[in-house]
Order: sequence, then structure tokens, then C-alpha cells
Amino acid sequence: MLNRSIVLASRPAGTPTEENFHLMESEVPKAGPGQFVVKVHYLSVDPYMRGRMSEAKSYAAPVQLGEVMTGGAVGRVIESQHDKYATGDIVQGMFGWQEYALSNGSGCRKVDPAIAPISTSLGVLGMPGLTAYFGLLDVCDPKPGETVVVSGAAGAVGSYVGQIAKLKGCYTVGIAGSDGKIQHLIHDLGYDSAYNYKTVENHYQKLQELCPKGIDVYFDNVGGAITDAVLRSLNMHARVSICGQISQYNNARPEMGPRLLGMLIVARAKVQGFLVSDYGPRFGSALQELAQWLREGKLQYREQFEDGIANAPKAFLGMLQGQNTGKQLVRISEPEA
Ligand code: NAP
Ligand code: FER
Repeated sequence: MLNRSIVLASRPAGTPTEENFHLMESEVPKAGPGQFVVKVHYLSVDPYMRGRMSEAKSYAAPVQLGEVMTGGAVGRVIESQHDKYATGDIVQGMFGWQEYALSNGSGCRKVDPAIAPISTSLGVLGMPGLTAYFGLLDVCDPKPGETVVVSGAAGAVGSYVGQIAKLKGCYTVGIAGSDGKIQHLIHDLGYDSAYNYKTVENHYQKLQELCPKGIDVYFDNVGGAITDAVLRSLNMHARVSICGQISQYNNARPEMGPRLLGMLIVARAKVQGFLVSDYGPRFGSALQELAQWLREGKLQYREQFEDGIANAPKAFLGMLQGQNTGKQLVRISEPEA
């Protein structure tokens, strides 16, 4: 049996391309003592992977040239010599961009397929869902009636943030990159208002129009000019959650922007960057609450699939360009019913 994987072939200068990836074939691994083998069903493609393609280390080590791309995935255990994971179990872990993975259980968790389709363990009931949950509730502590602005609002994290803010009684304004996404934000996800940043020139003016009471909470997925405009519109004691800066990830050097930190003094605002992984001890209770909201129909999610490991680069590059609405996944093999 052959295992196909995607390795990093070269480091991108600016926007990554298909040429940065290479499809490799190898033997399907065998489980040794304390190990198990997973047949992957779904693979997640995420913005942070752009950072792993670069040489510089930030909070995690880069992927080495010739090494399998890192990534979260979910699949079924097909062979095990591990006392916690048995053949047939559904497991989520950092299995990388490949069809089969060998694991010692580190960073893994079992997924109950009775709760929701197992693909959700990579989205609303996984890392992006937890990011929305902690980045909004813990970092910003939104109060009923407050105005919450979300950039990257139609992607995985952003689509959950707006809905959770709504559950907390907030007025929500989303920013995303197409008219179709704006319709989705308002009609499917319950955003009170939204605008397409690609067709608006003056973000500040647009935000004044859509946020008549100013901005109390900003969940930032993108950075750049959008964030500059939001920082000029903050209310007293506003809270800003720096989740991601995707508009900057392909820049070779930091972009010069207006220097607006003085606005934070005027507003006595709090700005905090965070990493979802810092909340590990609280993942269990957060996942229970997210699953409860799903069951009650209070949280909607959308998934978009690309098929086959060979199309993982395409899925990743498309996501970076905004071709996804909701969570972008790669379907590697159909899970058995
Ligand atoms: P996603 O939003 O599903 O996909 C990325 C989206 O970014 C695209 O759909 C695109 O939508 C938007 N985008 C791309 N280039 C842009 C640009 N120049 N300006 C504005 N928007 C742009 O991805 P996700 O997984 O939910 O991640 C969202 C953000 O959260 C990312 O910044 C990611 O790094 C961050 N994140 C942080 C943590 C953490 O622990 N801090 C954890 C997970 C994710 P448009 O069509 O709207 O452009
Ligand atoms: C993690 C912490 C953060 C992680 C991903 C992220 C895969 C994403 C960060 C980003 O997109 O900026 O442990 O695990």
C-alpha cells in the first residue's frame, strides 16, 4: 500500500504557488510499540501554514525543505499498539498533509462521530472554533448591546465569531472580500451589517456609517488598512483581539502604516494578541459549549471541500486568496458510514 504526501519543495517569496509543493510516495507506515496508524479522511488547510513555509521561526518551527507539510487532520485508526487509541477510533491530530500517518498520540484527541460530522473537528468543533471562542469571549469579554466588528468575517474563525457575539447580545458588523460573502454574513450568519472591503475605498467612512454607536470590540483576522480604520473608530474602553494578520503574511518586509497607537490612549483601549493553543486546559469545556450551540441550532457552519491529497496545495492557495466561504478542507478519503 502506498502513502501519498505533500512535502515543501521550496520556500515562497511572497505569495506561495503550486511549485512550492511536491507530491511524494512512500510505504504506508507500520505501528510500533506505543504507536498507531491513521487513515486520514479530512485535512485542514489554514493561514498559519504560510508562516511555516518561511525560514524564520516564530512561535513554531518552520517546515524543513523535503518535509511533509504540517497540518491538522482527522481520520480512522487502522492499526494500533497504543493503549489509548484502538483500531476503528476516530482521531484528530497534527497528522500532516498525507493519506496515512504514524502517531504516538501526542497532540491527539478522540472524536465522537455521534456529535457532528467528523470534519467539524477541524472547524467549528476544532482549532478555528476554539480560536473564535477564546479570542472573542476571553480576550474581549463582549457585553450585550456592544458593537463588535469582525474582519475576515466569512472565513472559518470569523464566521463563528460573529455568531457567538450575536449569542451574547451584541450588534455585529462583518468585513469580507466579496458581495456573495456579505450576503452570507447577513442572511445566513445573522450579522447585523457587513461590507465588502474590496469595493470600499474609505474604510473609516464606511465604519462610521455601519457603526453609528462606535466600536466596542474588534476581532482582527486581517490587519492592514482595515485595522487602521477600525483603530480610529474605537469607543472608550474598547477591546481588540489580534487573532491574525493575513493581509501581511505574504509581505517580505513589514508594511508601513499610519501610526495610530495614540488613538488607543484616547480610547483607553486594550489590544491583545493571543494563540489558541494557550487555552489548552479549557478546550474540553469550550468544545462542549460549542457543541451545545450546534445542537440547539444557534451556531451555523459551512465547509468547503477540495478532493484528494494532490489538491491540498490548490485548496491552501485558494483559501489564502479568499476562495473559501467558511472552513476550507481537503477530503482525502470518505469516512465509512
Ligand atoms: P479563513 O478566514 O477561513 O481564510 C482566510 C481568509 O482570509 C480568506 O478566505 C480571505 O477572505 C481572507 N483574506 C486573504 N487575504 C486577505 C487580505 N489581504 N485582506 C483581507 N482578508 C484577506 O481562515 P481562518 O482559518 O478562519 O483564519 C482566520 C485568521 O485567524 C487568520 O489570520 C489566521 O492566521 C488566524 N488564526 C489565528 C489563530 C490564533 O491562535 N491566533 C488560530 C487560528 C487562526 P476574503 O474573501 O474576505 O478576503
Ligand atoms: C496553534 C496555535 C495557533 C495552532 C495554530 C495557530 C495548529 C494558528 C495561528 C495563526 O493562524 O495565526 O497551536 O495549531
